[in-house]
Formats: sequence, C-alpha cells, structure tokens
Amino acid sequence: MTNAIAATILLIQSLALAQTTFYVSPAGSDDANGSESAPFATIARAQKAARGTNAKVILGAGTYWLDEPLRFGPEDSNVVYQSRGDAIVSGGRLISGWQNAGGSKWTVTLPQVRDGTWYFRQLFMDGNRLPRGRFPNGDGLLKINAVSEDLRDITLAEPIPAQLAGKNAELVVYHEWSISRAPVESSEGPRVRSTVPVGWGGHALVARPGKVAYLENAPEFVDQPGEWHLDKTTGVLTLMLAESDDPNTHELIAPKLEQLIIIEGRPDAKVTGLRFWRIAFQHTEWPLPPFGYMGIQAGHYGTSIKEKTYVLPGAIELSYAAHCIFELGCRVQHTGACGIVLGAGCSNNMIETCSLSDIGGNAIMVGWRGKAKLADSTVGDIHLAADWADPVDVPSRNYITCNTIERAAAVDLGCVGIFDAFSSGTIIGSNHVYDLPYTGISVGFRWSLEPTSQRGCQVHNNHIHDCMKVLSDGGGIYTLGYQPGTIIEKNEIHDIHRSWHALQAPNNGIFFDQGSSGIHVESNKIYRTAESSIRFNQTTKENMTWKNNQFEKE
Ligand SMILES: [Ca+2]
Repeated sequence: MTNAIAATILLIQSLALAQTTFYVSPAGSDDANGSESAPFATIARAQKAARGTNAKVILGAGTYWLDEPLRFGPEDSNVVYQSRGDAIVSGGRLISGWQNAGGSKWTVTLPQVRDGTWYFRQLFMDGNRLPRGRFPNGDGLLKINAVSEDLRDITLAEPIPAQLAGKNAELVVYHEWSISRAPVESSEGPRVRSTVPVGWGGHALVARPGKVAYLENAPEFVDQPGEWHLDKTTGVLTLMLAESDDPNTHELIAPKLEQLIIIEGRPDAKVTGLRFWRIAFQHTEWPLPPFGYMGIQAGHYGTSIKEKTYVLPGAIELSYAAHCIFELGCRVQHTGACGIVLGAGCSNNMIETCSLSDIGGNAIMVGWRGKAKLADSTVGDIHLAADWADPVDVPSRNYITCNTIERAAAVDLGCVGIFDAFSSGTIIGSNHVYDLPYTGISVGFRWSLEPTSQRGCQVHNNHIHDCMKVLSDGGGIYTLGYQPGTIIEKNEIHDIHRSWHALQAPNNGIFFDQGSSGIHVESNKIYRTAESSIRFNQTTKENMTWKNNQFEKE
C-alpha cells in the first residue's frame, strides 16, 4: 500500500467517524455542527442529526433539562446515546432564590405555579425526596375510627391540627396490599371529608374503621425539617429545614414533566436497536387525578369495580420496540410514577446493569397496558385483568437482568420492583431488589386458572430482600394465574417484614396467589420471613413442580 492510499483510507475512516458521532454538551449550541469541538446543546437537536445514520451520540457531563419528553420513532432506530462523564436527563427545574420566612422556614414564589401552568407533588434536595407536609409526622399514622356509608367522611383517632378546606390536602389510607389517595374537601375536628369516595368501590380496598391513614399537603403540616408545601393559588413554595440550614446552599429540584423518554414504533415498523448507555434519567411528576388514586394492585387504579381501571405511566415508555437497550449503568431516579415500562409489541428489549431507585410506582413493568387494544375481560371487571386484543401485541423475550432496584413504590406504596404480566418469555435474572413497602417481583395478573398470553417467564438468581415494610398480603415474589413454562429458580429471598399496622394477611418469601399454576420452583433459598416461606391462596402446591428448595419456615 502506498502512503497516499493509506492516507486516503485514514481520511475516509476519520470522515466516517466524524459523520457518525455527534456530541452534545449543556454548554453547546444547537446552531453548532455537533462535532466534538462544536457540540449541540440539546439531545433533541442531536436526535435530528443522527436520524437514519446509525450514529453515536455522546452526551457530555452535566444536566439536560427537558422542555418536553424525547420521542423516538422507527426513524430513530440504531442510534447509541451514551454519556461521557455524568450526563443527567432531567424533567425537573432547579428551585433557587429562597428567602427566609422566619425561623427555619423558607419560601420562594413560583410564577408558573401562580399562573396555573405548573404544579408538582414531589421535591428533591441533593438527590433525596422530601416529604410534603404531613400529619402525623415521619412514618406516623392514625387509626380510622369511623367511615360514612358513602365512603367520603373519615373520622380519625385524633383531631386534625388544621382546617383543610381549599388547601389541596390529600388523605392517604393504607389497605391490605394497596393505598388510596383522596383529595380532601374539608375537615372538622378529627373528621375529614373527601371530594370522592375513599377506595376502590365494591371491594375490600376502601376506607374502613381499623385501617390507618395520614394527611398530606397543608401549610400547617409543615412543622419539621424537610417538610414542604406548595400553594397552588399564590405559587408560594414553603420549605422547613433544620435550624441554621439554608436551602440556597443545597440543590433543590421540582419535576415539570411526567415523562422523559417515549419510544414508540408501529406494529409494521418497530423502533429497533436504540441504545442508552450510562445516562441518568431523573425527576418526573405525577399529578393526582381528580378522582384520586384508588390503588387496586401493583400500580393499577380505578374508582370502583364497575368502572374502567388505569395504570400508572412510566418515565421511560416503550411500545412496538425491538432490540432497544438501556444498559451500562443507566440510572432512573426520583420519579412520580413508574420507572421503565414496556408495553404493546415490545420484543427482545433489554434493561441490564441499570440502577432504579426512589421510584414513585413500579420500577420496571413488562406488560404495561396503559396504551393498549385490550380484549374483553372475562373476570367481571373492566380492563384490570384484560389480555391484549391482538396476539402480535404480546411483549415477548424481554430481558430484565443484573439491575439494582431499591426504594420503588415511594409514592404508591402498593407498587412493586419488577412487574411482568400478559407477556411471553420475559427473563428476570440476577437483579438485586430491595427496600420496598410491598412486593419485590410480581408475575402474572389474572385471578384465575384460565389461559392468557402470560407464559414462560424466568425469574432466576435474583436477590430479593427487605420487602413488605409497610403493606401486607405480598412477598419477595408474588404470582397470579395460569402461566405455563414459568420458572422460579435460584432466587435468594430474605427479610420479608411485617409492619405494626399491617392487616391480617401474611407476608411470605413467595406468595402463590389465586390460580397460580404451571410454575416450576427450584433451588430457591428463603429465610427470615414474617410468616411462612411460601404460601398458597386459591391454588395448591400440586399446581406447581418443585425441586431442591431451602425454605426456613414451612
Ligand atoms: Ca408535619
């Protein structure tokens, strides 16, 4: 090879590299050319440049504050987005300019809130979720003494130290395995009146005497460090800190967006090969619906068993996507609802070596049916347990492996670490799942023995511990319904708790609930559980096959 030819090859190679790598930096400009020395400023600009090129997009360190979710369609396939340094994609806004309001309380006025274009229910300081002003403080709860027939008047065990009319306060009631969040209309003494019936009507998941509750979001409830309140009318955000602390010396972030990434193909044109490496995705809001959040199970909610049901959204949502990958240390943190959800037509996608923490709802869902054509449900409800109408929509062969999942269900305590339902061949392997108010991993979502699309899920080598810290009737792993080919193997499950206020149902290592069948259970190790290592409800041990398990409490 002559020197001239070699030089030409080098030139072509470097041109090829130059064409296929785009750079983004928070200090860049969208009028730049996206080269290393002249990076773009926004990911959206780089996305436009990368379209159809199989490019790599490199994000420089820093925070990318989104104005709207990043949407990826089939034309965005086969592009890698990776960070160099710590790149954070945030749906939040920095809150600064705090003024002392006397003592240890601080305020800032947010014009967008006052103007009605922004409202938020989460606030994060230096990467920690701060509680909205609540009564009682901390983890304190009050017993419910009485409930009116229409489920709207709830009498608590103690008088409420504030008048709650017109304050956007919320009443939170704990049921067995879910919670309700109800908008408060007014209060008097120990009695709270909600704008709606409190609970999922027609079911046991409603407010009842003996259950526990707390109140959230009134200015009077801001009475200990860390608590805050946002006034919808005046736009005044109030925060209490420890004496001599100053919020202007901390990073305070409130979420503006409800979603960060939406990957949405079509049945005839999936988004393929889109990859995200080492990127942090943070700060999403989830607004309370006008009818409240009446939790049913694992992030699904509704008003009554006669009405339509809903599921919480995900900060990152995929549908009709194949071979898309989140990996190599991607982080999802500080969300109002779920973390990553895989919906209709998702196949061969991978969430691997990611960390999901401080997630409001379920951390990861395979079989999310928030946008779905559903078959009629045959189990007496509307959509809660409905399968996909079209078999091509069944999520298949998705990999949820080697992730760390902690502190999911931070807002809806009835959510789980990993949820899998109406899916085929999901691999849930080698994940570390811990610190949860309810169940760790939930597989299946039909309360009967009848066949659905749910099959062949492999739950193996997961380390699951410190679950069931608040609610009851769940476990490290929870299963529901007929699911042929499901394998639960080599999981280590321990420290399954029971809170002082948990209702009657047991908390177990693995809870095989209604209709659970077709499952092979092998070489699992279960110890330190509040009740028995394994439990069966409306199914029996004979509906499954067993080998070499170590169960501490039979
Ligand atoms: Ca308080």
